[in-house]
Amino acid sequence: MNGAESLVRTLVASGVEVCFTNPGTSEMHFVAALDKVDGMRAVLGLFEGAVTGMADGYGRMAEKPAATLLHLGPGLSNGLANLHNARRAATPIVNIVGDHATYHAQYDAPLASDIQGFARPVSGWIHSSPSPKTVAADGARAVQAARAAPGQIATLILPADTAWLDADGPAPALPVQGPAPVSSQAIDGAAEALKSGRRSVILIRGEALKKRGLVAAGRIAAKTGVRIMCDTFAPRLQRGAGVVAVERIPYFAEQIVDTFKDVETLILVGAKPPVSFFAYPGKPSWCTPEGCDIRYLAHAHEDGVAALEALADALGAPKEPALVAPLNKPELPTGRLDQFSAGQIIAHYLPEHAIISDEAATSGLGAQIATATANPHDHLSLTGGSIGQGLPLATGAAIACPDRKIVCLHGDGGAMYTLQALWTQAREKLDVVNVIYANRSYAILNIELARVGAGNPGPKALSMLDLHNPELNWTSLAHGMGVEAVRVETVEDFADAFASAVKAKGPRLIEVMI
Ligand SMILES: Cc1ncc(C[n+]2csc(CCOP(=O)(O)OP(=O)(O)O)c2C)c(N)n1
Repeated sequence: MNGAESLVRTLVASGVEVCFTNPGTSEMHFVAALDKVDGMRAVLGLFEGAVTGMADGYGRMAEKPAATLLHLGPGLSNGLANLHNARRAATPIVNIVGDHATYHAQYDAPLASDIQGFARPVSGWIHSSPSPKTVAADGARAVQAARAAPGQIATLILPADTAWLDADGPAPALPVQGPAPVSSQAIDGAAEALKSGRRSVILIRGEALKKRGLVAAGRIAAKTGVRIMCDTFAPRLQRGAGVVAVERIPYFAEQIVDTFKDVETLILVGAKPPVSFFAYPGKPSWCTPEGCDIRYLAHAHEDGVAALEALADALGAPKEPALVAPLNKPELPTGRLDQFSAGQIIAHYLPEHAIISDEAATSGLGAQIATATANPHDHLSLTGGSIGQGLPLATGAAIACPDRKIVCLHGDGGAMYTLQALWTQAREKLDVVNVIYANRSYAILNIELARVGAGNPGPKALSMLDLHNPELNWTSLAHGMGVEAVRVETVEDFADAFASAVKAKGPRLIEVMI
């Protein structure tokens, strides 16, 4: 058995079942090993930004890591933006990067580069395997590192000779470090603060944004009236009918300041204090009022769910949570097709337990409002602000959850970054409805241009934010990658197209002209 096979066997033994790849010559032994080992699904992406985004979507939904397989420094670099988003989401990923054979490094061949230098900023763990005898053990350590709570990117660099030389065999799986228990002082402190009657918010991120944590938060709200909030861009949020509703922090700094203006106590569960996404001249970056008592109930690596349950019990909260969203699907709208009518149509037809991958940018509010009382679903968002995440995220989520409908809501500008994910959706026959909001604009940047006070924009500046010349044609782009697609310009046509896409199996794309 060679090193590559010992690594693949180790990954499978450690619970890694999917490898998202875009390989090259130095990864050929790993690719060949995929046929020798049962239990590893290999998924090809035609650009590394799509590959890493898929690994993120998979990890968020499967709650365990996929592996990537990337081609030396340049392949890794192409994938960095979505690894940045995955790092922000604390998604577990075993990020495997091929390298030249160890003895080849001295010749500085064209593809040689500082792989560790590229990988370091996004990796919580990084290691270059020095020998075929250690690569299996290194693989087991990489999985262990990726899964350590709350989840992180573990980069394993695989020199080509490490992969092709003889190995000793696979390594056994290593124990996973789950979330750390929260101290009783933290729970007592939060209970005291909430009992004081001060105006309070519990801000949640991570595992506690799923049903169990939300029930505990809703019980605390039932007892104390505390507001339950989440970040603007939470990695994964369960919401919809029957789920405790969470207020989402708005995007712009002054809106955040306004949201928190009366808040006297902020209790953090896996979250950080809210700050503005960018700095703007004359506007605050720090968004909580002076004197606000900020306390951590649970840090990101700690057990936020158990902490919320312990806090609810310490407060003597009732069993039944407050704030549970009712089922209230909007009627089908008439009139103009815009993000609000489109959102109502999406909410009307959204199947139970759908997964929404949301990179809708300025078109996102409509669906966000309308789906609050739609069928229960998971919502995944753009965690690191690096656009071009939504399509691959949806694709990876579809591989993690083959029995659930995936709905990807995307701005046309962001979608152009990683549209190769559509090809993977077609090849793997994934059940994704891709809704492209075709406003032919970098609309958010038109807003930002005014907000940063850059003066009166001239035609050159405005043309940098405009996507009309030439017109994108999303139905052609989708057809070119094997995905059925339709363009809609009216609410009736969108309702028909969305209803039929939801009913059908397999990938579809709807280009919504707004
Ligand atoms: C990797 C990366 N490059 C550039 C940007 C800057 N940027 C932010 S939003 C945006 C345009 C988004 O356009 P679109 O997806 O069409 O959404 P819209 O703003 O039109 O609603 C750009 C270029 C970014 N956030 N990330």
